[in-house]
Amino acid sequence: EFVINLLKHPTFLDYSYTTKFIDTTPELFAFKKRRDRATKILTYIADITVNGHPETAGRPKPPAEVRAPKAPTPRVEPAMGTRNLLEQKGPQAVADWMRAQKKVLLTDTTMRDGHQSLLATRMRSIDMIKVAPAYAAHLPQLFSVECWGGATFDVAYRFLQECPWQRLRDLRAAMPNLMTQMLLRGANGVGYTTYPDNVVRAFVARAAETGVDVFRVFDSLNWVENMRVAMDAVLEANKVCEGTVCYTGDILDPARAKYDLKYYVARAQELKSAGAHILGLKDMAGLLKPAAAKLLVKTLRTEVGLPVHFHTHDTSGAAAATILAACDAGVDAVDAAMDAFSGGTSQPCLGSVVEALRHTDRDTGLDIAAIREISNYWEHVRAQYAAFESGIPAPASEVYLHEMPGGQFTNLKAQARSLGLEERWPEVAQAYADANQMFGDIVKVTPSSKVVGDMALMMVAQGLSRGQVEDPAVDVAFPDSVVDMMKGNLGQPHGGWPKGIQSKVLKGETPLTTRPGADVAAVELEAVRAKLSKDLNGFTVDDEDLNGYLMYPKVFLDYMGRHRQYGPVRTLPTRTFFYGMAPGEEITSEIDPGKTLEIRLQAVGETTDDGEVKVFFELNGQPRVIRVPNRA
Ligand code: BTN
Ligand code: 3PY
Ligand code: ZN
Repeated sequence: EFVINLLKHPTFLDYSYTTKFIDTTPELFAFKKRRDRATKILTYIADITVNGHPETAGRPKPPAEVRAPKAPTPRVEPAMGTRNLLEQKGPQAVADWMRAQKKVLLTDTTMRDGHQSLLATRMRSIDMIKVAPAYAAHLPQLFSVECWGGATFDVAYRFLQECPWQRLRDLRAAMPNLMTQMLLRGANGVGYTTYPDNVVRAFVARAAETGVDVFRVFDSLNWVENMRVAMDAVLEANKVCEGTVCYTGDILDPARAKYDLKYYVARAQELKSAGAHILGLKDMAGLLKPAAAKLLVKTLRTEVGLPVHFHTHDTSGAAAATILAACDAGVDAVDAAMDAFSGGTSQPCLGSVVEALRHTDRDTGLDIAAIREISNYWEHVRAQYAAFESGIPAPASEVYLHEMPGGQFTNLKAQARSLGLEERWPEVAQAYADANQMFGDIVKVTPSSKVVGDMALMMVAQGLSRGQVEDPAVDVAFPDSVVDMMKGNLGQPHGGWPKGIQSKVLKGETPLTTRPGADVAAVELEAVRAKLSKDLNGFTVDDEDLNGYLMYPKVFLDYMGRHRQYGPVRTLPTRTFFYGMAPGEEITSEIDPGKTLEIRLQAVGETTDDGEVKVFFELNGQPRVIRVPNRA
């Protein structure tokens, strides 16, 4: 039966591989209960309408009058952009071109760090893909569009029921003239642990193939040893390798001498030797102050010679001043988020940076009217995600105390709330700073920042001071993540781990001092693929699926299971995805290019004795009834 199904399958017959095959194939293997994609989508809508979405329960709702976002229609053909240069002349030519520019180059982070930092990474692909053609047409001067990596990979599968690879492929196709950019956590890939070298290599190769042009590679302890495998894989793929140093401390503060100017120049030289085309300067917490930026950028550019790409967060409210100081000092490119997704724990405001530089010798050349138009769209998009707003209303100079990365700040606040520690937030902030000092004053960025956060929450919840945690006489049950880090499994920090706390955490066990990835056995990729395919009833596991599974085995399998039940829910409007439909409401869902479902919800029935609800739809004009359990 399988072979007959396969041969008859329309996608197989006409080779229309335009959307991901997975959407069109699961029915091949569902012999018992074959349901078409439309039925699956209706089942999802019915379920959410009756039971609500678990992620938005009890959270603020977008106002009823929020209209569906309408993306600007492109009025011109996309002009040549950085992507064309990369395609024609390669990554070194891109770096040389950057250094030769007078203008400041801009990366728009809205589609990655912007929503990661403001909306817990919950932005859905459809909201990005709709506006991508407007970027290509009206902002061809952008250096790049950051739209992948960091937390987006995991969240897409886990919470949004979407394939992150498809997002990338669709964005790549919609912005053929612009470089896409991703954030890669070195040996930690897009996850939180150390992956085998061959998994990192396979992941980078696949990401390059599917559509990433610029790889911003960092290590959570600034340990360049831990970045080489990932960087080599980027070079191998002939894509732009942005070797990145993370900024912490304060180069102007004599009390933070561990992270002085010399420290950053040394790391940058190592990254250059490792083959970086561009030097990334990643200020994930937004700690770099204007005067320090001036000195740091100038020194890095002169002593290292690579173009410098600066990334910061506006948690303090002062980040635009830092960006302008960096521009004065000759920075080659900077990151900013579209106005509606800027400020606070996100990046500074792109439109305002563009205007601040207007009519200066560093004028960006970007069209402010196009920025306004696109940002208006983003404003409507953001309104739909009210459930994920963090509720941090004002700038926080507190960031200079705790030094939390933008994405973590909002997250940890929510975590503290869920532990009943909201009122005691100032203690959490102080404990985070104390835990950092206890670990020897380390770089804090995913995953090391998560370890410090786990430790801080534990200290506050259990009322432990730093002194008590360090005291050999006080028994402390350390979080698993702390034990793992002290074992050396995230790598080595500058100056090593403090011996006292390390031996207390490890209870005498000998820590690793070499590169953790070097000790992890390679994964037999083809054997994993075969096993996964078997576990999925013969499903064809392509390189994207395989790499998704290797990064997040359980998350990927859960996603696949839900996909078989609910189908391509990524094509639903965001409001429908999170809130279902109201009687009388009509939506459309384009499940394949040109194949559109017109869905109208007619009525929701009473709950029957067996606990089921009949939901009445019209699908492309035909009545359809779907039964779902009432779990509410
Ligand atoms: C997600 O996991 O967040 C998205 C997938 C949807 C899971 C569906 S939502 C309707 C039903 N109710 C649940 O609690 N889970 C499933
Ligand atoms: C990530 O790793 O996701 C980050 O954004 C770190 O700043
Ligand atoms: Zn960031």
